[in-house]
Amino acid sequence: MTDFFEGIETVRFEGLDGGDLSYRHYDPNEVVMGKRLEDHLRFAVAWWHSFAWPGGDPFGGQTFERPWFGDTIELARLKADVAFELFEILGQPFFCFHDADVRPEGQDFAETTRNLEEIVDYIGEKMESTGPRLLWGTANLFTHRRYMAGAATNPDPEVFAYAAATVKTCMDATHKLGGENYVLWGGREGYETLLNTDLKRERDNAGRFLQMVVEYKHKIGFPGTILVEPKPQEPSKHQYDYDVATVYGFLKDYGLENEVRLNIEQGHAILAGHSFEHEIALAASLDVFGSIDMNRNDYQSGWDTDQFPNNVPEVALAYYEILRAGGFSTGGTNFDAKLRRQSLEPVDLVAAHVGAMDVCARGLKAAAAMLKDGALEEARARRYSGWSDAQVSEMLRGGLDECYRAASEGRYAPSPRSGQQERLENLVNKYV
Ligand code: XLS
Ligand code: NI
Ligand code: NI
Repeated sequence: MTDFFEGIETVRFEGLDGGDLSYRHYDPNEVVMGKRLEDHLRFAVAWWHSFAWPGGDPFGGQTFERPWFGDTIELARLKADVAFELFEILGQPFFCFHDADVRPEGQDFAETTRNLEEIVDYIGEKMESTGPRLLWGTANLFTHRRYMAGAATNPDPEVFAYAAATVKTCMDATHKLGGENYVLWGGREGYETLLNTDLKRERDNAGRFLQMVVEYKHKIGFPGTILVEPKPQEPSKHQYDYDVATVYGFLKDYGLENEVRLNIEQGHAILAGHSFEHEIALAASLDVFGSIDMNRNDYQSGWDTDQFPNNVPEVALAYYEILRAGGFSTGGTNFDAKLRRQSLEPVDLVAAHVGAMDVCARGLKAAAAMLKDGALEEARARRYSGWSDAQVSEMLRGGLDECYRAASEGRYAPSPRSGQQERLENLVNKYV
């Protein structure tokens, strides 16, 4: 036991009148649409922002002083101890990590790999005795300076190889810990200027890299899902995995659309000029929806602030699309989220997760009620009811000529109908 969270009790569901550090809306055992809330939401704590992030922003560095900050194996173990203490306090079912969050960087590849293996064994022991399961593992291919011009899309093939070797070690670690997914976020897979960039080569290299990941997954019999996380820019000016539509086209090009699914992040959706629910709905309709990172950005500042969710109506619309798509299978709700840099106390870390889990629980319950009452789906079905008409298939088969013939005969005389958006928005308001 460390003393980091000293005096903080295990968080329990206490209902609406519960105390400051209790779940008021998230009762893991509450059954919604035939499933426990815990199994619907599948919450995960992110190792990087919760334990490795020093509290910097573009204008200033470290604000947090954690006793485990530093690059040694002993401190990495201490960090793991504290992480599992937070997991015990929260009782969430999953966590996620990058290699760089859990192990110190070594002098060379071999030492770095040994460090990772040592810490992974330590984490494995902790998982056995207490802890939650691994939702996903991933490799940090963006912080170290060797990756400043990308990993899979680096102009230097040695960097490509180093990154691929690193991904192998991280997939091995994820497999060993029984991870349910493996994520690839293309941190610096993009470019700063076209003036020095061979765009076609970089895109092809990224495609081959992802094929290699899928080949290796099958070789080792990793049963989890490979997920790609789209993001349009930041850190690179332009990133290749811009949004769901772009990644889907990319997967098709490299024959991976049945092998890879998507991890969709709220903040990234907004950066791409979409809504979160749009990105989820599109991925679901393309049959590549996988998992979510439930962290949003500030609407006023321009960078990726990665805040814990705190807007129930937004969250409800996202879970509505997830439930419509049948819910999560191997995916879940990961809080890829940072504290505010003034939130220095250990209790702030607990409160951030408790609040986020409550917001998500409210959102999911609202979404389930909307789906169960069916009013939105009835309105949607009415809006498209014309497509069940027999003459419609004739029209689709017959092409432009058939449409022309029928329209000339006066068969098609469309009259515009209301989209009823205000009424539907009022309906949603009833639930959130
Ligand atoms: C950064 C990404 C990152 C991924 C994991 O913006 O969201 O945190 O989720 O590499
Ligand atoms: Ni992000
Ligand atoms: Ni993310």
